[in-house]
Amino acid sequence: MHKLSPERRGRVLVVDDQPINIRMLHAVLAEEFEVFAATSGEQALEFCRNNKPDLILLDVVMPGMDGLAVCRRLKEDQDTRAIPVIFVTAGTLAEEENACWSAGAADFVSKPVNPLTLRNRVLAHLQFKLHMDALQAMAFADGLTGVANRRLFDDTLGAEFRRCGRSGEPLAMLMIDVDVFKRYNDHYGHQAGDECLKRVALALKQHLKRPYDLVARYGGEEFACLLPDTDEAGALAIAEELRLAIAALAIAHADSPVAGHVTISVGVAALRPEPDGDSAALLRLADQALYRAKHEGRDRCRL
Ligand code: GH3
Ligand code: MG
Ligand code: MG
Ligand code: MG
Repeated sequence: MHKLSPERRGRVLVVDDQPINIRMLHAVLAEEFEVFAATSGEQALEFCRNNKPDLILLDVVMPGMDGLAVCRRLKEDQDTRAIPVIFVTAGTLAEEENACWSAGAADFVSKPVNPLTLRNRVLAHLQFKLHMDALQAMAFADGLTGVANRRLFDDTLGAEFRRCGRSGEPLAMLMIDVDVFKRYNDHYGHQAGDECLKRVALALKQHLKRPYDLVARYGGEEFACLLPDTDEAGALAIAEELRLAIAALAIAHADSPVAGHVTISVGVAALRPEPDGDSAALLRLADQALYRAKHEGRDRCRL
């Protein structure tokens, strides 16, 4: 029999207004999967916002918000769209089943529930979901350093630019470039250069504490940070912290004319996006600021 890989137990949310149904589904699934319960549609949405389960077993008929409405809401929201929803329902009419598919169902199980069918449908959809998650993570990670890649940065920049354009919040970005890194490679070798980039990436990531700040490898020895809800002064302060954090790694760079250790230059930019503005404007500002930091001697942050 197929089993889920042991390193990651699937997290299943069971939604039903009848506690006896929840107990029954729990009894079938709890040995293999991590099972959570909600007794109303509202509770289910709240749980999904905060906990992102890997799969949802959803009752159709519930007082208040019914299962179809819950499913539609989950499918409208970018953050919860990818969670597969299996409806569990007593309805047998074709129209009822059709309504579930239209709402965005991944699958359908009839009541009374056959435990074996239920378990195997859950397993099949979970395996697919976890596989997709793994592929997605790979598609958006930089292969060398493990931080976000350029694609994720560009996507996130576009999304945050639009979001801030609506909310009126400022958006900041940092363009970070390792100083005289060509000389580092020439002196220590390309492999040591790779190790250096990994350490720099990790330090940048560890220093940005807010969960919505993003560090990405923008290319070569350049990293970009996206800092939502941050103005120029805030961004400059963070840039300076990052510059000091990289210096504090004290990675020897004997051939650097800047310092005896690895340093970075940082271009800082922040603006309040117009609702129909172009995110390339922020990138341009950060690039120009980075150019100034380089031009004025490196190992510094410039607005
Ligand atoms: P500057 O202070 O003006 O930025 O000087 P620099 O030498 O850092 O700039 P330049 O753009 O001339 O060189 C960047 C170097 O970064 C050249 C390239 O070999 C190195 N580099 C880019 N990507 C990688 C990588 O993935 N691994 C290693 N080891 N080196 C890389
Ligand atoms: Mg019900
Ligand atoms: Mg460069
Ligand atoms: Mg450089």
